[in-house]
Parts: sequence; C-alpha cells; structure tokens
Amino acid sequence: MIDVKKLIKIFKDNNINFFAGVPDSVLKNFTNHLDIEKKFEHLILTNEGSAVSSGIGYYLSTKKIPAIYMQNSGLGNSINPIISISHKNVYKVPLFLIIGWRGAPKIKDEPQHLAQGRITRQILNLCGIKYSILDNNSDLKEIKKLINHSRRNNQIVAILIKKNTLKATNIKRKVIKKLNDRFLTRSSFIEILAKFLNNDYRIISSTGYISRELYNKIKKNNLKINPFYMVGGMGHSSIVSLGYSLKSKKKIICLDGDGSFLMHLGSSVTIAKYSKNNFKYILLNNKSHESVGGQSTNIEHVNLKLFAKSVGYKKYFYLSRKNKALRTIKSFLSYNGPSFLEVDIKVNKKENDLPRPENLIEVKDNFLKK
Ligand SMILES: Cc1ncc(C[n+]2csc(CCOP(=O)(O)OP(=O)(O)O)c2C)c(N)n1
Repeated sequence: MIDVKKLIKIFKDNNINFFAGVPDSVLKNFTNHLDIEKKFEHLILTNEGSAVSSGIGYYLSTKKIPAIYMQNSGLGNSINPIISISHKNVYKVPLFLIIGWRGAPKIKDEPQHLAQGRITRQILNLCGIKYSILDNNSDLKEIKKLINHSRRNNQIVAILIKKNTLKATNIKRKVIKKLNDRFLTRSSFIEILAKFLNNDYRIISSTGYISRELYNKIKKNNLKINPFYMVGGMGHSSIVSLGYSLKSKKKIICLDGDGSFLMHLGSSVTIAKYSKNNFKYILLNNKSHESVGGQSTNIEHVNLKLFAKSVGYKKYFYLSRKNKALRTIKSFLSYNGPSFLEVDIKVNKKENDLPRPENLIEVKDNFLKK
C-alpha cells in the first residue's frame, strides 16, 4: 500500500502544486487530502477533458507541470486535448496524469470497468505516454523519474494506481449533523418514486449509487420494473433517455445525479430542443460525487430553475421535503411536456452499502422486453 502523505510530498518536493481532476473512488484518499495542503491549487472539474485543459492553461501561464487526476473510465473524455493539443507532435505540453485503474487485470471489479481496465496501458502506449504502475511506497521513486522525463522532454507522463492501494489517512471529518427526517435522501426519494412506476414508464438511471439504489429498491420490493442502469458512460444517461424517448409512446424518466448532469451539461440544450412531451428528467441533487467519496460538484450556487427554463424545458419542479413528495412527483409525471424535477437530497452515508446490478446482458434483455 501507499502512504498518501508520502505521495503528496513527492509532488511538493518536485515543484508540482497544481492539481485538477474528476473524483474517483480509487484516488479519494489522495485527492481529499490535497485540500489540507494550503499550498496546492486544487480544482475539481466536471469532466476529464476539462481537467486536462485546465492543466494546459496552467502550463501556458507558469511553464510548470500540472498534475491531472482521473479514473481510467474518464480517459476517453481526456483524449481529445491530450492528442490534439498536448501531444509531442502538437504543442508538447507536459502533464502528469494520475489515473485510478479500475478493472486492472486479476483484480475483481464490476463489469463496466473490465474492458477499460484491460486496455488502459495500451491506450497510454498509443498516446505515447510513459507511465509507471504504483503498488507500494517503494514505487514512489518512479514519480521523480517520470517528472524529470516530462520536464526534460515536455511530454505527458502517467502513474496508474489500482484499487485499495492508497492508504486512508486520518483526516478530521466534518461533523455530520443529525439528519432531519423531514427531508429526502436518495433512498427515501427512490422508494416513493418507485410507487408510481408501472408499464406506462421506462426508466434510465445514472452511474454509481443512483442505479444501485434503484436496483436495490426493485429487488427488495419485488417490483416488476426493468430499468436500464447506466453503470458506465457517466453523464450520458440523459441523452440515452432522449434517444429512447423519440420513438417511444411511453413516458421516459431519466434519473440523474448532479455530477453526471454537469459532466455533459450541453446535453440539456439538446434535450430541450428535441425532446417530446414524454421526456421526464429528474436530478437527484446532493451537490456531491457521493458514489466516489463525496467530493463537491461545485453546483451549489447554480440556480437550476433559471437554468432549466432558459435552456427550454417547459416546466421545472422542485422537491426537498418528504411530505411534498407524492404530490410533486404526481404533478411532475402527469405534466404534458418535457419537464425537469430537481430533488434536493440530503446525504446519509448509512445508505451507501448497496448491491450492484451484475448481469448486464440480462438487464438489457429485460429492458428490451418492455
Ligand atoms: C467518465 C467518468 N469519470 C469518472 C467516473 C467516476 N465516477 C463514478 S460515479 C461518480 C460520481 C457521480 O456523481 P453524481 O452524478 O452527482 O451522483 P452521486 O454519486 O452523487 O449519486 C464518479 C465521478 C466515471 N464513472 N466515469
């Protein structure tokens, strides 16, 4: 295992103090620690392409190497600025990538991570990115060599870190206030929503705990609903829902999270333009990337009512209290037009021990059966 403080120190000693990325559960012990170091600049971006781009901008203003972190599932999002701007055949902008390696060979992981995990090293090779795999403290010396290589040649380098490699540190956690049970949580909202779901609806749910909670409720209550769980493709559930809705007579519910919503925010414009009356978008807004460690999504100051209206949704609904849930969900679902429901949900960490849909081909076949 690797001591996070030692990892951070190596970067500091080598004059790397700009960090930008998209949160990942593999890296959370490291990235949550960055904010303790007052000397570091730390930006949480909405997608991995933006994270790389912020680093390119940082380099252009300082000539210093930025560190960009991400889960390997986000490599796809980052490839465009990596290959078309930063690459050695284009502008030669040095970057230090820190990549959480889900689906690494011989490590048990969820189905959506396996293909990506198997080809991660090949992708780096194809992009001409020199990398090292970090397993324990003795591998930390590789970081210095990579930084030197990057600096000398103005090139991109990377480290790959597998699950359970980074040791947790004892950061003082914020005191969690007792939950006021008048407010909704992910679990209580999905429990109520499930009561409305019947054969008139199709539901497509987003990456992480949202899909897992929906799966949990359906299993527990033996409901006859077959959602399409978007276990991967973070940020794309809304457009998959749009694509489905165009040729369907049913009402389509997209159940999304704020991190996923922000990852491809432009989708909202497309949806408002092309969706029909059967499109129903629900944003479970907990203002965090709860599934990978609770990091902020930076959405807290966004007025989603103004946003939804200005992109062109016909109606915006808001919900935060349990006693309003039945009535609000009912009006939202029966509204005759593309509508947006923001559900302000409180985080309850006790709700995070959830099962996962495992047989994804069965999930798809059941969804296709209708
Ligand atoms: C492209 C990509 N980047 C990062 C991840 C890692 N990841 C999985 S779930 C998640 C957080 C999702 O946040 P949100 O949509 O707000 O839902 P919440 O976890 O709060 O329920 C992240 C960052 C991923 N799966 N795919």
